[in-house]
Amino acid sequence: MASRTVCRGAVLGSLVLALLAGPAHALDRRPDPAASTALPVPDTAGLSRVLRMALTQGAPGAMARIDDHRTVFNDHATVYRATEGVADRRTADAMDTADRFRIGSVTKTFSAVVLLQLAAEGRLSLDTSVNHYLPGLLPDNRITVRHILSHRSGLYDYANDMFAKTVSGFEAVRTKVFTYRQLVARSLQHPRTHAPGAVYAYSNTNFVVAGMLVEKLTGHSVRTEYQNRIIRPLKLADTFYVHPDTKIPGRHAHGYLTPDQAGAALVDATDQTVSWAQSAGALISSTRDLNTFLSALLGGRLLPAAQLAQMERWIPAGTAQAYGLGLRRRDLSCGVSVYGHTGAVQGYYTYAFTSKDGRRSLTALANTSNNTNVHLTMLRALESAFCGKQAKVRSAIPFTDDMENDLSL
Ligand code: HEL
Repeated sequence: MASRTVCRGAVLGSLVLALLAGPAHALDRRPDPAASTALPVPDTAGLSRVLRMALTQGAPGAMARIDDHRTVFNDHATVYRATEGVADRRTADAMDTADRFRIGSVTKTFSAVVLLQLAAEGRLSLDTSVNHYLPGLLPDNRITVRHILSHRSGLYDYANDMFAKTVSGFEAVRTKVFTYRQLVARSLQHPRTHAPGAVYAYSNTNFVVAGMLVEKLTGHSVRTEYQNRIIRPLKLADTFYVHPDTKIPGRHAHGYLTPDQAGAALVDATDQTVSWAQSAGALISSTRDLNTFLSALLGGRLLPAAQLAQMERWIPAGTAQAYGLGLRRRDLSCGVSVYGHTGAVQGYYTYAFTSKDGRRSLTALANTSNNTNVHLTMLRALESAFCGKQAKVRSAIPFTDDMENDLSL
């Protein structure tokens, strides 16, 4: 049964308190209230229209949550929630913003934060060769950590081959467990796409290498480092790295992969190891936790100012888009830029972005993937959340995007 809700309410200040308490690098960069005062009020009716449109285009369900610290009353942030459709087609359970889901490449921002914290601690230099830390891993000593985190290494994206056939490609890896080295080896079966540093070319291989760096430098799994450096300090109760387990813990939205053949039945892709992605895409989270994470990051409470500035050194990455270090910037129609990441893992499209000061965050999810129409529609949730009624994008958005570029969707 389909359901639709839009709630505008106040939530207790646990999020605010978590941000104020902050982890080790806390409180060196307070948000500038003036920066978000300029943001238009979110268009919640427009947001619901976006979600309903995604359903007409084939998504079983869609949801969004905005946490707006611009309007804080007695430690209460304003929270907007919108849901449409179902989280589970079998039970017809309605989508709920408390549902957990697979966040795909939003994981890359978590991996980048861990590496930038290590840089802040003097344990990693961004402009040092990856092979210095992982001798012999890559065929070119000129590939640096910065090239990896900004998708400028030239390492081919092994996912292009893996998922050339959408459903059979997915089923072939659904329960597989890869080592990082096996994934890098798949990439290296292909020539590099360009010389190190030359251009931006999105590749999952980069963030597999990022995971290897985390594990080599800390001596711990990425799971432990996500936990100790991000999940626990920010009290992210819905965020998990369960690889190689296949289940999403607790209440969650099912994810439905769209086959390439028009009219073919959706494939429930919820259970999988996500071993093909690991540190490039295997985290599970929720709308609340991703909003907390990005608010903390852009609010300066996860990284010292110097490392956040490195993360925000932008390289053009398509129309009205740029890429930093594990961080996307999208330039919206009203002149506002937002910061975060998108994710496309089988069955789930995720959009997690925040304002420059981290004081307004949006996370949106459609529980389908391999559906370009749904993707283009869901991107408009950003316009509703950050441009409000000033959004100038009313129909299809003419832009180039990694989704089209890399996956030929
Ligand atoms: S792709 C992206 C997105 N990123 C990259 C990563 C992620 N996800 C993948 O690499 C998954 C590829 C297969 C996805 C699958 C589907 O739609 O479920 N598509 C096919 O199999 C097509 N044949 C750049 C879009 C990102 O936004 O960063 O997440």
